[in-house]
Amino acid sequence: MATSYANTGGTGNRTAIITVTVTGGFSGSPSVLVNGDLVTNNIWFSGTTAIQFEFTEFKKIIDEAKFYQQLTTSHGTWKWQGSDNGSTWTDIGGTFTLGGVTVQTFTTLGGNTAEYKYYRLLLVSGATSTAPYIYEFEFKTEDGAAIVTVPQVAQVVVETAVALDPADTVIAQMVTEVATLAAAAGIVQAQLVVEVARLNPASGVDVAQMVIEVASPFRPGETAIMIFD
Ligand SMILES: [Ca+2]
Repeated sequence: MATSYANTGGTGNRTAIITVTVTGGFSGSPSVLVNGDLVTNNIWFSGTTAIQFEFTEFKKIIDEAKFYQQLTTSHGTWKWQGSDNGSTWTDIGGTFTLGGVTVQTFTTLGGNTAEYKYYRLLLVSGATSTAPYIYEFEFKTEDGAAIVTVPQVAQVVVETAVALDPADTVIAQMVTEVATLAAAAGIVQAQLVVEVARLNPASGVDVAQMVIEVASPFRPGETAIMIFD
């Protein structure tokens, strides 16, 4: 895979996979900067000093980006940075004037081959202007490692007393499902085991136990997301 604006996270409405955080001032919801809308006049910089993009599914290699605004206003001198924890940052490329055109292509990212979970634009000097409406950021990108925060073994036990028919001949039911998530990244393999057992059938007390177990080669310190539907 090569970097492309057509890859996931590059263009369009990406509010579900990119969390935008703005430092300093800003007129509205920062998520508007990655919602795919390049024309609506509803937000503007207001003392903005940093714009952070957190990718929530995969780390990203980004080697070019675009910025869209209403006017050709300039907003001071900035630089791109990358980070995996949102606190320790590595400069990517040199400084540049933000704006000056309505569609700006950031070529200072051109030398980047590293993958990061966080990217941010950081104000180096000068200041933003409140004059133009701000529209969007797009990224020439490709996926890096999957970002999955899961413990090595997670177990959820749901125990429920249910009104099973005492004459019910079903004593136990087991469903085993194996799901492979993001296998292409070589990172995440999940095994989901759902077991429903009728316990203590002789006593006439109908009790069901459901065990959902996720065992996987997830990396230590990661946490599980479980979706029940
Ligand atoms: Ca937008």
